Amino acid sequence: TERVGLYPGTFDPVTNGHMDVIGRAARLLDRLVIGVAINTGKGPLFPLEERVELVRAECGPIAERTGAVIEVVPFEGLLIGFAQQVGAGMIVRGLRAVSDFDYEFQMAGMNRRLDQSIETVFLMASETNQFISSRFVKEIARLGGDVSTFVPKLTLERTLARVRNPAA
Ligand code: COD
Repeated sequence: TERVGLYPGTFDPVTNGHMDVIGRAARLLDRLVIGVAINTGKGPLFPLEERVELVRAECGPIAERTGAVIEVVPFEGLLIGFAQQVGAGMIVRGLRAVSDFDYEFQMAGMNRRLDQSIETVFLMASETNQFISSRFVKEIARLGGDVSTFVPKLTLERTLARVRNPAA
């Protein structure tokens, strides 16, 4: 049977932390669906289409390296419903410092109550990528700091373009 996982997130924008988790998940799975949340609540810097495009572009080499099928799909509404829809047996989440734990723990618990058959699995990024967050990448870039070691290449270009001209 095919091992299918869903890695959901906002990816505003995708970072080397996300990429690290994706690489690890891809090695455990036959098919990894990356769900990009519409999530207007967070007031994203990048429109949904561009967040999807960037994750898709950056994942090409990982799919090639691991042999996993990686699909990048936008989603709206309930996460567990989307997991069921794509046939995912596991939800992949990343854990950073203790700060993530409370939120992630609650979310996993609630999702388990909604569907007992879908397991939430937590993966840690490497030490270099542990601390990276989309939020700080955006803040540092806006303030003129160097984010080149925090995001993959195409995403870096697009992030710099966006902070220079947010309306574009
Ligand atoms: N190292 C390790 N993990 C990392 C790193 C890093 N450097 N950076 C990010 N991550 C992990 C995050 O911890 C998270 O697990 C994942 O990568 C994605 O991160 P983000 O920030 O892009 O995405 P989130 O956390 O904003 O995504 C939240 C969802 C969109 C998944 C959530 O809001 C959701 O499920 N929404 C749908 C509505 C729903 O079902 N709600 C009920 C949930 S119980």
